[in-house]
Amino acid sequence: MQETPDTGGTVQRSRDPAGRRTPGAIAAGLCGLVAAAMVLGIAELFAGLIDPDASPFVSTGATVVDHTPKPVREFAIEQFGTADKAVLFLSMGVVTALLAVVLGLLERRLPYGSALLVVLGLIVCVLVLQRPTATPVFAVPILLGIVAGVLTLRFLITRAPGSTPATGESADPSRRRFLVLVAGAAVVAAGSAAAGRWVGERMRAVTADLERFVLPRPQVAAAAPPPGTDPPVPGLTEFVTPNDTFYRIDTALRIPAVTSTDWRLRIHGMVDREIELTMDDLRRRPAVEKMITLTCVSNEVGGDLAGNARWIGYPLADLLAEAGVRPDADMVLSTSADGFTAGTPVSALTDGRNALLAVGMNGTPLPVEHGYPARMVVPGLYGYVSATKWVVDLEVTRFDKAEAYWTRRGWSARGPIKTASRIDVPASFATVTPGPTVVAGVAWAQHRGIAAVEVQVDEGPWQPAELAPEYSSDTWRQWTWRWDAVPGDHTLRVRATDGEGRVQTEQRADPVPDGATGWHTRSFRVR
Ligand SMILES: Nc1nc2c(c(=O)[nH]1)N[C@H]1C(S)=C(S)[C@@H](COP(=O)(O)O)O[C@H]1N2
Ligand SMILES: [Mo]
Repeated sequence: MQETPDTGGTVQRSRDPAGRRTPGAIAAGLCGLVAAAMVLGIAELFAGLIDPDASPFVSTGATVVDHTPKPVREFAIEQFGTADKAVLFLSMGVVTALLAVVLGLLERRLPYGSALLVVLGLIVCVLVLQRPTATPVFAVPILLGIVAGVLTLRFLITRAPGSTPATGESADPSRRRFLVLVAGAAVVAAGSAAAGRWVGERMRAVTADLERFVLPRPQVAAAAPPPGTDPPVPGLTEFVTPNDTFYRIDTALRIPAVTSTDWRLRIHGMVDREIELTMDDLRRRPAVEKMITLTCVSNEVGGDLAGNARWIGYPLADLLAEAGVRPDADMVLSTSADGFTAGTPVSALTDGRNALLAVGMNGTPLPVEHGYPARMVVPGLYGYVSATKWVVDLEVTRFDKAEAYWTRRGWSARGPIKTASRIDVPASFATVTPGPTVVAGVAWAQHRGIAAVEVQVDEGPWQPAELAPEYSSDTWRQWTWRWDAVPGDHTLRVRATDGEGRVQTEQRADPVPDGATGWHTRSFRVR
């Protein structure tokens, strides 16, 4: 046997298959410990950014608890009381540390430690994905942790004292350098874990705050959708979009964490008196509830970046009037807690339409991804110029003085919504059975309303579709069209006419710079 007992710094060393000397046990164990710390640190960092429940340590702990036999669990609670979690995590820490040392020891001759780390990491990944709240992205923290851990292990083990062929370097400087590298890696691991925890805790605080958030009672609730809304056609877009399927568009890599108690809205700039409002200040003001359809400028013809919800909020016109908008101002530059900005015409906020500082969506507080605790909603304007989520600042200014986020990136400064219509049924490339069939979809031209929708089959005449009742000019409108489907391949076209009598243009335009245009078509087979 060529291996010799080793204390980490002695002269005699074992050799790997290539004949290179391998590091001592203490150094190798240290490499394993730091690599494991790196796995957890990086995983915590990304769990904090993605979802605290995606933490492999926390998930594994929860899995352990779930699979602990009841008597053992009761015994633990009896013995340790409220410290039971601390004891659990401490025991997990000890087991992890032992495994980590084993990884380091295994890594000395060949990357067996790295291989075991990958296997253990993937097992933890499976455990994480099996948690009840898990989504596929929950795999990201642990997978990135594994990568960071393997890199750390390989990096450190090849620099451990005695691991490299003798270069004439004396043992001591190389050991000192190794210890510096180990300490550096440990600091990175601990720093990542701390950062991840901090971010995660802030998001937890917001979630807890949201659960306690009491919606203001609007003076008048939004009217119920009139009878005839939601004609029973499978596949047709629902009139009111549920919060969890409402499209989401923003530039936030991480959702801004703003609690309703920390939240402030400052209104300043070209105003008579600057004001700052807290959520309690808002609560003393009358709230309203309005149904408003939101649309994204990036929506392609036939796309689904539009949704309709009941918003509870405070009329922006009232808040601006409190501050007193100077007559020469024409833009309100709204800023989000994460720095996003939108430039909205003062006229759209004060001309009597239901422009809201919204705090409620479909009867619940705003979901965090939709702007909790407060956002703007302005009928008739694309989201990028009006719908600032996590809004904290309104600067009254002028279009010739200020430029908003997307305007600086080549999009139009003003973004009124263009008339659009969409075919939902039949689905793309569907096969339809011959005979009576119902074609259906939605059309929108917020704040102008939809007056008519027409449908064309192949190159035939335009035929009027049946419209569901109009809720208001600020909401989309569902349409249906009965058709006796004849066998063959067909193309269906749809176009809408807005409340001002203008027919939707056939002219194709890209979303950049101010919204797509063109008629939505759909091809399908009747057979
Ligand atoms: N803070 C912030 N607010 C924002 C955005 C953003 O990137 N950041 N995007 C806007 C755009 S482009 C749209 S279309 C709407 C989308 O709102 P939703 O995600 O609630 O559907 O939010 C608007 N508000
Ligand atoms: Mo958008």
